[in-house]
Amino acid sequence: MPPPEKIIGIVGKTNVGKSTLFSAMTMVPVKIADHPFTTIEPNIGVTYLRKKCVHVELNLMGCNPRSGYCVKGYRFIPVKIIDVAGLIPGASKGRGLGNKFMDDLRQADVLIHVVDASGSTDLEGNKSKPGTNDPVEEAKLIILEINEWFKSVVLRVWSTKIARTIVTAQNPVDIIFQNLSGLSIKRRQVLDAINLAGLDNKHPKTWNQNDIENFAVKLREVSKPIIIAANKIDYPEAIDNVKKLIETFGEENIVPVSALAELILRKANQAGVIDYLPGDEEFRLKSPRETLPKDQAKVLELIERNVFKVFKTTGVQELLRKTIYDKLKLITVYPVEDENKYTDHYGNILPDAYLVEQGTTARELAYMVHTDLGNSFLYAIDAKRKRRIGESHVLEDDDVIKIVATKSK
Ligand SMILES: Nc1nc2c(ncn2[C@@H]2O[C@H](COP(=O)(O)OP(=O)(O)OP(=O)(O)O)[C@@H](O)[C@H]2O)c(=O)[nH]1
Ligand SMILES: [Mg+2]
Repeated sequence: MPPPEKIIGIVGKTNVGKSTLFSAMTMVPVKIADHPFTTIEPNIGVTYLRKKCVHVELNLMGCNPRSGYCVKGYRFIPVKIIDVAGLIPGASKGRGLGNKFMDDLRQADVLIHVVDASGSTDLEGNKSKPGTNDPVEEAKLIILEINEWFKSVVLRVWSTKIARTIVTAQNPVDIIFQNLSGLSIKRRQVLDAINLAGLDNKHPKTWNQNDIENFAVKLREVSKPIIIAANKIDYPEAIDNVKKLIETFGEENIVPVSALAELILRKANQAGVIDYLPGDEEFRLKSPRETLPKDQAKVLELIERNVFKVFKTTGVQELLRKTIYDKLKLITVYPVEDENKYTDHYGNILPDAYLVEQGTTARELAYMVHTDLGNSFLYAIDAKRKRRIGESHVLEDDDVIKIVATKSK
């Protein structure tokens, strides 16, 4: 079985640009509008993480990805992403669309929290002048709502399922873990959350509501970490707000982005107007500026001046990179069948780029390629360094690995 698929959820206040970001990341056309509660049903799509392809380092002419694609030496690796309806403060008490729709995100492994860094929408998502609202306050209030949603799910499962069985349970952690499996959590994360909530020495059957809620919030933090996309950096008013967001939440938790700029550039690239690859630090006009419609020339100029000159990129690939490498703590490995040609048995060069968890061993990778390879694993070959590695060898980012087993695929 290939590595378990990771899912990114997009959350945030209504009307901040969640669907614009989703569309810019997936090129799926979705409803985008400048008023609250445009999205009702979730949008599901695939986005691609850009990464220098290992074929460049290996001096190969190119590669043949089975999924995703490779352009100009950059490998684009697929990741699933979901955009949902928007929240407003008080959603957990039923305000706005409430928070029940958040259940669409139970499967998410990480959350991208889109915040209006330009301060051009109020807490209810209504449009106002840029710079008139505080994104730090917005972010704090929305995180509270996300935690309230998670608490309500855990409390619901606790009262309907866990409470009864835990009284006589041999191993209460397993009971909690099994009953909350719909939240896409790991057993390890249940243990971490218990520890972080300071509940190690208190048997779960004696937990009161407060304990369960504390545990739920910690479980949210470890199982669905949040990265903040400080959106709309194309407004000059966003510059100071980005600084404030970084001061409050830390650099590691904030990525300045302009979802709209990314969407416009990708569409212009598709239309043949510019050359632009997601993650690029510039775009190139394909024909002289004077030949473009006036409005388009103006928009591109504004993106150049307000986004690229100030922030270097639109931030969307940086957001994905931080989400996948720093929050999900994944690395990329390339399984191959021929360690000299770096191919599968059809001769496809570097056909797969797996996103796997840090700490994955050679044998665990073998299981991901095929159960038979895992079961009959003998050893593996680090194809870049041409050396044998054992089953418990921990893989590194960009490793190219051949599995040797008694039963080949
Ligand atoms: N200037 C600017 N506007 C943006 C950006 N991203 C989104 N917008 C605008 O913000 C408005 C709302 O965008 P949506 O993507 O529909 O927002 P949403 O968060 O999905 O909204 P709901 O689904 O209603 O909760 C639209 O007018 C977008 O064009 C951005 O990066 N810069
Ligand atoms: Mg939307």
